[in-house]
Amino acid sequence: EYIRTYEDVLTPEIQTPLRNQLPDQPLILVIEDEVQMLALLKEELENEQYAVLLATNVEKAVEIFYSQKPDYVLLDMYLESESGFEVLEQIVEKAKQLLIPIMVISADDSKYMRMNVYRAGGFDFFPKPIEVDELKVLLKARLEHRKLLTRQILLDELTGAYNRKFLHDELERQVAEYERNNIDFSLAILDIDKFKSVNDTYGHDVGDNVLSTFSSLVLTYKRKGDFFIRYGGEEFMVLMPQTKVEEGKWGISRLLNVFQQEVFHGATEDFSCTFSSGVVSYRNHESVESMIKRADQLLYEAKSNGRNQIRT
Ligand code: GH3
Ligand code: MG
Ligand code: MG
Ligand code: MG
Ligand code: MG
Repeated sequence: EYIRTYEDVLTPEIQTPLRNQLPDQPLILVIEDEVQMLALLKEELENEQYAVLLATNVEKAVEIFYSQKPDYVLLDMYLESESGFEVLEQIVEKAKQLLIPIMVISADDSKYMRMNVYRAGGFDFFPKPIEVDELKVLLKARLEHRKLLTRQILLDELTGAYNRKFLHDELERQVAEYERNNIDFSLAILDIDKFKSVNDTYGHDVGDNVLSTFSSLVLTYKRKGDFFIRYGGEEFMVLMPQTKVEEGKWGISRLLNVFQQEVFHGATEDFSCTFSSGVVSYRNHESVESMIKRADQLLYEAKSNGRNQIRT
């Protein structure tokens, strides 16, 4: 089937994929100016269950890269009058920081081209015409490797929650999303009540058990698409995309109910725990820091008001 225009491939407008806790559908950005090739890659990659984003020029490629933070980038070297090196230059530092491999594709399969690509920070080189089956095997291997790496870097070992390093990036992404679509998103801070006395009374291992049990409950009860983050020792966050503050509060109160019913076993007695929480939704133009600060203030109020409660 012959495809005539970019629009045939590019429309309908690409939906922003919602990321799940460690998304298992990898997001691939394909930067390519030849419409036939673009259509082929899109189809082949979607058949592999990847989510595919497309760009045909430098400006769009850079914009999509920064807003979507894909898991892998396929970059054609010749983009009409522009060069793939211009894209590479603008994204390579961030890509390294986020462990996003960039594959350069080119019909120029000379040693010098490949050397230049690697020097510029390209991770893989693949010649044109593309052997699609080989490309898919390589891509799969790279994505598996990346998943293992990001797991180790972004996830907290005891709780399976994202760590703080992850939080800031994701918040910035949510703010960008908000600015584009004006859809509310919410943030909850959860802090376990009197946790120091759990440690003091029952020991550190029992305390650890409370933290990991709490975390499994959150991971079970949170909605798909919500992010669970360990912010500090016994302080956690739930970042809820596309959520108004009241819905957010409802979700957290359901969690509080489940958590306080959980029975823990100390050496001499059983006990239960509660947490307190502050929930806010994003306010136009505020900084990520200010949003966190407001949630923290509400948490403080919940604590001073007797704990085991949620403030909005
Ligand atoms: P509040 O209700 O005001 O939050 O009181 P709290 O005792 O929970 O608060 P505080 O911040 O004073 O104490 C938190 C304690 O959490 C202190 C620290 O030793 C403990 N903690 C932090 N990380 C861990 C961990 O990984 N494992 C265990 N067992 N304890 C931890
Ligand atoms: Mg080209
Ligand atoms: Mg404290
Ligand atoms: Mg506490
Ligand atoms: Mg605390």
